[in-house]
Amino acid sequence: MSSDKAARRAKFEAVFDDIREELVDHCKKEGLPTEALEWYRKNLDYNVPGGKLNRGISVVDTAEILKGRSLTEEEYVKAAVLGWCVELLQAYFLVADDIMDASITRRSQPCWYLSPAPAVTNPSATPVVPSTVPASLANEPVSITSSSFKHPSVGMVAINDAFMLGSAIFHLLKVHFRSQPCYIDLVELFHDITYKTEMGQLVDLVTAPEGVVDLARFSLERHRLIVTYKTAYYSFHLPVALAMYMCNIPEAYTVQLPEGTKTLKPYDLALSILIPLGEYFQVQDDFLDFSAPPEILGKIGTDIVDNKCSWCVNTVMGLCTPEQRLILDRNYGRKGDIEAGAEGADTEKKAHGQDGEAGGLCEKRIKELYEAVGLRKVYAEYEAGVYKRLNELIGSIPEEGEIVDEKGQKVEAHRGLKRQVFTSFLEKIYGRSK
Ligand code: GPP
Ligand code: MG
Ligand code: MG
Ligand code: MG
Repeated sequence: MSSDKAARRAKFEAVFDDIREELVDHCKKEGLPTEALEWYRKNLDYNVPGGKLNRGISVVDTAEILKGRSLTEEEYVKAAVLGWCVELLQAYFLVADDIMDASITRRSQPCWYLSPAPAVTNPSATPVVPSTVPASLANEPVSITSSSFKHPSVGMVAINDAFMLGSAIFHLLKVHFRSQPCYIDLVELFHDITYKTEMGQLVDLVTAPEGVVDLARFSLERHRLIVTYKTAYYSFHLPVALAMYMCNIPEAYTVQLPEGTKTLKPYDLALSILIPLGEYFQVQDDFLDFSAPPEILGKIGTDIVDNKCSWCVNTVMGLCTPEQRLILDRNYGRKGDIEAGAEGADTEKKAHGQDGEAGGLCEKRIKELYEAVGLRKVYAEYEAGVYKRLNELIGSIPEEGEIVDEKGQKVEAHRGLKRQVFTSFLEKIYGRSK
């Protein structure tokens, strides 16, 4: 990491300390008991700040690019609060997604629902919560193959914890933005984007029903719908649109051009680039789920076992021979060893990791098939192609001053919606390995 990037991250992280205290303090004022306050603090610390922070820092970066100068201290804190609201939304989704996907690890630690419950009671008291956490998951860095269970886990309290991470967003918006003209736009944006992400998650889940493997329902078109809704809106459109609202960029405005009056819609223009960017990001996520070592990725891939409509399976379906297709049909979405007739492999309770390996032989066969059809090479070609296309798309945005009116005067096009807003995003994710 460059020292500039590390410094920007450290500055952004420092704001979280205040936000966490502010949120816990609010609960204290509501009269919550100490054990609830400690639990909430652990929830926040465990789930919010540990990721790459690309989404959150992008709000600050975009605000700076739009303003064309360094932010004042007050502006910085406002942009950083919005950035942490995006990270809270991400944490809310991930805590819930890991339960739904039966994942084991996230950010190189046990998923929150599997992690040891915060010690909120007398440690010598007999735990009444069923013990469900593999011993190896109790310490960091996590080992991913153990099968013994010793510590009481957070368990399904994680569902309420996820809700609280989501609701914290609206509390922070109220405290920090209620008096600003952009307040209602920010609130509506978070509601709209959350709803869209839930729609995407719904399509993701119903396209991959547990125990019903039917690859005929998959297609790259279905994949595009899923990833646009479950990932692109909240990961790409949201950070940029928040910064745009904070910088008071209007929804639409008219300019006089030689060919007549033209209405410019900067949010729509931004969306037209951020959605394909987000699609590329989720294709990376799908490919890394299959290809990246868990120690580097920080999570164990579950897409093959979970029967997911991933970019990988859709691409391989278009490349494989009829014989290979048979292997795909027999082994995709299954835990254990179907072909060898292992008993109960199909109906086994989905809880990756409880019996050692996450996937078993079926997953292994699918991974061998992906290698045999040359998926790594196809991905490398996809990535080079999409990078070129996205750069062309970004290059087609009129920059400030590139539109001239009938008198030849430069028009303030898109009120400063600069190409750098998008290139900075693209450069953050291009060629990523985690
Ligand atoms: C990524 O899917 C999408 C999300 C995390 C959005 C979840 C939305 C909810 C409404 C809960 P993924 O399962 O591929 O992500 P990962 O690979 O990180 O588990
Ligand atoms: Mg998941
Ligand atoms: Mg998921
Ligand atoms: Mg994934």
